[in-house]
Amino acid sequence: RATLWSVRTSRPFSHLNTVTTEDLAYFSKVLPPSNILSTLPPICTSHDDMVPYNVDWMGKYHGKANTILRPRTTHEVSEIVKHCASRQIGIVPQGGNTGLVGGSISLDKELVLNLGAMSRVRSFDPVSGILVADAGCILQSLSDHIAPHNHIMPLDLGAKGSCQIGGNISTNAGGLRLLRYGSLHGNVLGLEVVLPDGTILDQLSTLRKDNTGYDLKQLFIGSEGTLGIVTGVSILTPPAPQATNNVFLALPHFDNVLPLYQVVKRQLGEIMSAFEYMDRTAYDMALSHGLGPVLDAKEVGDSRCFVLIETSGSNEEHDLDKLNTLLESLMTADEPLILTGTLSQSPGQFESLWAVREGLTECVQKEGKPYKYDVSVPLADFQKVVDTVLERMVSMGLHGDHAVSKVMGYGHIGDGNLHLNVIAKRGYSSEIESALEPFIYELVASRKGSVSAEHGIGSMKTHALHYSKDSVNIEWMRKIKRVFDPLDIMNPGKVLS
Ligand code: FAD
Ligand code: 2HG
Ligand code: ZN
Repeated sequence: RATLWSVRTSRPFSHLNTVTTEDLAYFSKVLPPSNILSTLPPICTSHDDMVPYNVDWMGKYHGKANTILRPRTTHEVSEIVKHCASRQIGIVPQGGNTGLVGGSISLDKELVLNLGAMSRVRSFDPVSGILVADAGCILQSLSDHIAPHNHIMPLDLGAKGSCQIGGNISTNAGGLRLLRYGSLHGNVLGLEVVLPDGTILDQLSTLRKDNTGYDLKQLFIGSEGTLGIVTGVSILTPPAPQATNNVFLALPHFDNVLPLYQVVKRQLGEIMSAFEYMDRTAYDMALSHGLGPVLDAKEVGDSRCFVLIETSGSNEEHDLDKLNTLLESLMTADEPLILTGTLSQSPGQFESLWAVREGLTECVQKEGKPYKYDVSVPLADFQKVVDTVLERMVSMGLHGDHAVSKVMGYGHIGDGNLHLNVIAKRGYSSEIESALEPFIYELVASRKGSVSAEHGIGSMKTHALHYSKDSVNIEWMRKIKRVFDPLDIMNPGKVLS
């Protein structure tokens, strides 16, 4: 079945060459096999072994790479890239392959350069909290590394067990801690990058302040592998909070969510560290997949919305005091904003409340094939966007198990980031896709939102970039791309089509 998506991405790259046996002979000189039996071979050309590198996490994007390379050092990356530049071979940098916009998959004959074998922590300073690591380190393993020193990573996301710090930086991943610690543009202190001609750009600074001219590293944060390959990262990690708590609340309807957000911000002040949202469809789906229940079903009644609030502070008693006062004032108000709620009573319960929110992406995946729209819209429009899309599916006769089984919204209220998920029960189809696009992008643009809040453009949204960036912006993005990558070998067809 030809979906609009596959039509869009099946255009061959006429300016690029395919990897030949001569190229492979060169790569095997640069990447000799390891003598450690358990490690994966650095070069993979077998069809079956390439499958995990050629299909994305959602199973939506099927790549065409005939070669996967797994270098172990920055020098090896540089030698590979130099060769690819001389031969005009396309390269897709790949981290944990958990991206949700088809950015880490080869569209034509580009090779995949996977960073998974570069997983060494280079240094950690427990005084400053500065961590320097290879780009291929898994996010969770970095958290584990610094935990004994009472530090945490400034970002956290459901894919932490597989995504790599280089992938996080290349997508400028947001996630569940952005409200508290801000974006990677602020937390990344330095990067080491192999540029598209193979030059190593060493910007692996550990300085918090450095105003010596243009801050080049910012260009690589969120550029999705189109300007170079991130091989090393210097990142500021915050001290672990001494007290963390969370509450899960049910609200009768969306109209109460923003007033609640205001009250919570005012009452919790500096200890509020997350304010996450999910609608009833998402909540019910999570329950049907065995997450929760975190609230009493009778008390939940026909609540339409749920929020998860987290606090992180340094004094358990003080934080609990604030939380209890907040909950009491919410429950005893003349016109209560919430119907019911629960405050976690143990580390286990704290985790189970988070599991309901963090587990949504995996539940969606089990339900069918998701169309994911990761958008920024004014907070007031969050639920309206979801309802409008649902109404459209119903009016077009596309709602039901024969087509779209669920339309739901969840996301990061604190960041103005809605995740609209539309689940195609029986698989992706051009009929569903054309009902959704450009409708959703137009809807977002009409509210002056962003068509990509935190997942990036990848290959999914190149055609939609203009809904959020005008022609002057896009032209300057193209100019920057040409300066770094005049041969267009670095992740071609991503971000800019
Ligand atoms: P990949 O998927 O391998 O690559 C992503 C992009 O980065 C590609 O364009 C690739 O070419 C490029 N890239 C990867 N590594 C490098 C490198 N070293 N140098 C240059 N380019 C590189 N995202 C959020 O923002 N917030 C969330 O809360 C969130 N939750 C998620 C939950 C789940 C369950 C899943 C599956 C995904 C989630 N994501 C989320 C998506 C998110 O973008 C990725 O999980 C993560 O940031 C990508 O890292 P990765 O190592 O898997 O990169
Ligand atoms: C999240 O916030 C991730 O859970 C994934 O960004 C969003 O599943 C999604 O659409
Ligand atoms: Zn998210």
